[in-house]
Amino acid sequence: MIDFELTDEQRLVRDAAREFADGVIAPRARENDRNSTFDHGLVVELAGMGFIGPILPEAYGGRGIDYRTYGLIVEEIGRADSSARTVVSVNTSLVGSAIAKWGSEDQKERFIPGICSGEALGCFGLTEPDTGSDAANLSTRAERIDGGWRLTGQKQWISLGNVAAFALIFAQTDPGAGHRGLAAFLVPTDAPGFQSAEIHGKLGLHASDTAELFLDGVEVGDDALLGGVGDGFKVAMTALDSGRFSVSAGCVGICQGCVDASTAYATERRQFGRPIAGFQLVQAMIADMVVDTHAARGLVWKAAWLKDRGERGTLETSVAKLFSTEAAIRCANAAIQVHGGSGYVDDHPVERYLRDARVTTLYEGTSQIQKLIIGRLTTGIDAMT
Ligand code: COS
Repeated sequence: MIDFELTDEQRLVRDAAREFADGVIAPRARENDRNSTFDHGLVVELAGMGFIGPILPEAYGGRGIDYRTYGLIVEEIGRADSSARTVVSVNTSLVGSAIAKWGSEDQKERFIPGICSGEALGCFGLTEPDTGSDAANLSTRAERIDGGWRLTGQKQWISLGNVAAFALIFAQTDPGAGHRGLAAFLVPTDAPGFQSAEIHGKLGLHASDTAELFLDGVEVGDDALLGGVGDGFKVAMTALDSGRFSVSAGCVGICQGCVDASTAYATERRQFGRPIAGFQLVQAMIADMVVDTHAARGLVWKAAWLKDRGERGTLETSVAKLFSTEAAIRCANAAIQVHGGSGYVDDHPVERYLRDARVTTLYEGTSQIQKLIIGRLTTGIDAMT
């Protein structure tokens, strides 16, 4: 049965992540956000703590920990800074878990150690300018050439695309075959014909890198193929089952951060001769945040429990993602309300929480896509196609 009690080891890892989040990540978050700085030094420190790729096998430099403990780490990092959390989520879940599941021995040896050490990060190249929710309908083409493949196309909204050493690129090998023609490729970002460009003007995640990728006849060998030809869509979906979990855990961190910041502010700030926490309407806002935080954490732990039993948990992951991402936005918005004018500037983390939370109901499947996945798995009827 699912147990809400953490083991001693889980508590130790959670406490280490909490200390690191408060002592190392949080103090830099405001300046990195203001300056739109991707903090390479922080990546090295995150890796040094074993926080990049912790669920990946120990044989390749990971820590082989369970999803529950992974969720605890991601929550703490997400509470401190969603941009730092992005490095962990993308590399551990979207890229690392896909290689661990679908990769050959040689691919695991080549790519996983660099992910875990932070020395050779990956990025996840699924989305395109004209392909978001309908992920099977890719325009990027993979043509067979002697001894390998030639990739041509464009990718959009790719986290870490300008800083990654390699990209997991999804491409169509047979345009008539729909999702059964897709293939996944591990492509070095310094390959001839591969280019990236930074996307500017984002609402949030200012300290995270976001890129457009251009593949102009990029040639890779057969050893770049992750899984078989035709497995690409399943590679993407299994990666997203882990990625959506990680985003959800990060959003629990945002919710908890909103509770913490709002409680600290409301007990300190005085109006009408008493702390504003003494007003019922302020307490109501904080109580709603607490309920959202507990509910989101419970859903994340349920999804983790299933994954730790070896189940996909697609429905429960979508439930956790839908609820926790929407909850993070609600909590951040309410936290600004509790802070009043002070919440509108970056002296407190709450305005950053709102800006950073906003993308989480868009990427890795919008809230609407999560509802359609939940609805299809519940009713047995596909309302998408
Ligand atoms: N794990 C493994 N395999 C899966 C899977 C999963 N979670 N989900 C689906 N599959 C398999 C199915 O079993 C099916 O296999 P067969 O070809 O053997 O029948 C195949 O993949 C196609 O599945 P499905 O019919 O569900 O495909 P759809 O085109 O209907 O998928 C959704 C629709 C919406 C689920 C999918 O396109 C999606 O998740 N879109 C959102 C994409 C997204 O999150 N983008 C953000 C990228 S990162 S910013």
